[in-house]
Amino acid sequence: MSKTIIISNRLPLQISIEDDKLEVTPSVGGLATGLKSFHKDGDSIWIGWPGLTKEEIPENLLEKVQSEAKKENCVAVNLTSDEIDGFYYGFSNRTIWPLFHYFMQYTESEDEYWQYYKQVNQKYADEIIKHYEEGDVIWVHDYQLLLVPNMIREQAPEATIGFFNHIPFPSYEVFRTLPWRDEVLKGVLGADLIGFHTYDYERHFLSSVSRILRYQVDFNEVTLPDRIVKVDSFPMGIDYKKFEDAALEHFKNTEKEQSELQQRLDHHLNATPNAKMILSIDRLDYTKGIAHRIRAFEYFLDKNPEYIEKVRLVMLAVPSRSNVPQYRRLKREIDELVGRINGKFSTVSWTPIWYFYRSLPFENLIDLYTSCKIALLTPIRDGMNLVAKEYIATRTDHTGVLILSEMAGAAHEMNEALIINPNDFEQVSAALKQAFEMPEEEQMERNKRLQKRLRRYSVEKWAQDFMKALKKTRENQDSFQST
Ligand code: GDG
Repeated sequence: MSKTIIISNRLPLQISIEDDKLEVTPSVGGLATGLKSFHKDGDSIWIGWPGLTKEEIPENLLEKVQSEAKKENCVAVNLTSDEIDGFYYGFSNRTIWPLFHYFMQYTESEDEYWQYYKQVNQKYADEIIKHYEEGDVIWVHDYQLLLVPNMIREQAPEATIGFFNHIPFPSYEVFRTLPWRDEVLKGVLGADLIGFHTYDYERHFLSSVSRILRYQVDFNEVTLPDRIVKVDSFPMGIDYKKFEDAALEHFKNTEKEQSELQQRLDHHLNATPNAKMILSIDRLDYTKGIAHRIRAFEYFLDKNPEYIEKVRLVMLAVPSRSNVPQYRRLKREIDELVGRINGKFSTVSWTPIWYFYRSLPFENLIDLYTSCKIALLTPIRDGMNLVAKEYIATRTDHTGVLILSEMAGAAHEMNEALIINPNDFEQVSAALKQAFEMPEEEQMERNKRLQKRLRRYSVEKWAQDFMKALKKTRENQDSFQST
């Protein structure tokens, strides 16, 4: 029977070793949380890196890592620490990530990183080929594996291959600066279907294909000598029911069953019944506009001193890529900013910012989503931003206000949110004020519309749509080849 082979840089599970024992925890991040439900329900295997380098796994535990992964229908790819440095921290996160998010000043063009990127992409492709059987559908994910589709095509020319990019694709003027632009485009074009979150990213990609490679592009199809490649947008949804159910369950819990975090949140809410909490959740990443958000919050408090002691920014920043210098610098900047602003505005009974720098368990995430009446998400660039969608899904009484950056892919589908430009502090501050003053009926009206849409375009639907389109593209392809 044919199966789907999912392939991404990281597996949805993370393996670590404590006192010679393996620990398995779920991975945090948009791709993993989103695709997990598709993987769980379907007949698929998932190939990726489990989070430990070859050097970190003692010889006697190597087999155990594979068998732990196998329990979840996963296959662990073995990578050395040099490969992780060059491929992941190097080319993926110092070249592609900043460039694709328009941070050209952070983009490094090191040939050594590129060599590792090619080597590791080949490793992933070879691992797929080991598990591939005729009739299988291969679904490659994200910017770390841009060369994989063509590497598979070279070894299995008849394979059905889909590729989905979870981050933005930049405009031609930005992409053209990449020294390896031709190879990268040709790598992705090994797929039959290439998907992006938004129409804009799709157009940017097609424009680069036509202007850099000079391939024929008709509407959303690229004609290669032997194949036609289709490019389309598939805005990724969330596992709506999982978040809705978790929120409903949360409200059923008695006081005794509440988490410590929830008790603290409740304590704050009870002490200041008119106070509101503003939530933000992101990986600590310069693309997420965390520093902008804090400065805009400062601007808001400066302009609206009547909100002092009545509002609190609850900020969860999940540690990420701390081996890359920009991330370490950002961490310092955020620490300083939070310290300065808390120092500037705090009173004996109140601090304006609660800042958590850690990853929290899912239940705590739900505590935060359900306790905060406002969510403030201000990315400078973001492929989609699933947190915006998750927040709305957990608002089961339909109240709450989402303030969302227009630079997030999600903003295209979430017009009922208060859409802001994160660089415009005046606008962010005005949106905060509007959120505080918005009548509940209006909140409910906006959220009901959002919820209806998010429920319909869930992650299951997203995956189904992509798979359906991939199969259709393949059928058209086969008839193109036989004419
Ligand atoms: C990339 C693109 C695109 C966060 N903190 C914790 C936690 N999370 C979960 C959230 C959410 C996910 O991580 C974050 O997803 P995002 O979409 O917001 O952001 P990225 O990680 O940057 O994802 C992004 C996405 O891929 C999908 O295509 O939307 O644009 O950059 O699901 O709930 N989960 C837990 N603890 C935490 O502390 N358990």
